[in-house]
Amino acid sequence: MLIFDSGIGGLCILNHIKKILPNMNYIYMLDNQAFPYGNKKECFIIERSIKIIKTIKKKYPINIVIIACNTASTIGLSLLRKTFNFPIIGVFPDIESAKQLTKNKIIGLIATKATVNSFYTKNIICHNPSNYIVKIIATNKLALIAEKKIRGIKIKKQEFQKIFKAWTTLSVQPDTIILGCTHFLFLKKDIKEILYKSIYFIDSKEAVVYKIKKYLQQLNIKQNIQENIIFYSKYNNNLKELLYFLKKYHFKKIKNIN
Ligand code: DGN
Repeated sequence: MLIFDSGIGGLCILNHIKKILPNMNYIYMLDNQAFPYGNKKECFIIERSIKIIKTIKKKYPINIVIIACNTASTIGLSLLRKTFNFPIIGVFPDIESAKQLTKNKIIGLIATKATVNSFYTKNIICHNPSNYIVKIIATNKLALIAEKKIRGIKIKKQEFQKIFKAWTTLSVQPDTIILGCTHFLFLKKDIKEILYKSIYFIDSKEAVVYKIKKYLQQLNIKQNIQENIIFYSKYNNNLKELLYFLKKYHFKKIKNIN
């Protein structure tokens, strides 16, 4: 199974999948050369995703791909599914779950600019019934902050305060937040310090596992652990700092894809 993201965000998704399905082969692709995806053009993200899947497919037999990146999923999933003949699962801002959880009917969505501007996101917001309010923050900074945090760099509280100002200055804040970028799963504690402590977070972890299980059954794929590998696309100082963190994920091999 291939799981990929522009950076560390997808590792949160992978961690959850591994807890539930420990006996699988996992290949994680961290496309750090192209990080961040949030400020890239749609055609770049689609071409990049196709290239990554094709390159890894040449090296390893892949039966399922998880696009653990909201930016690549909202922009490219339907096209990727037309390009490849194996199951591809994506992660998306889950407005339906948010509607079920919110009590004050104010939902927050925070995601990269590319995700917010995607047709997928615009479409779900447009079809939203008027008895819910969706407050959106489109930011490319927060994914960078998440990567810095994981690399051990201390983040000033003011940086969070600036990003969340659009919500903290509201008379009633959202009580339910859709984390529309997998990187933000690493920042739940920091976000709670700025907003309500009792806030609900929505992410795609459970939905992804549900879909994987369905495909494993449908395609009769046997769980059979052999090796877990992380691929990266560029060796640089940031990656060096991330390696310590990546070891926690018990990947024996960490390789350059090129
Ligand atoms: N983690 C990715 C997402 O869910 O959108 C992308 C983050 C980025 O590359 N900016």
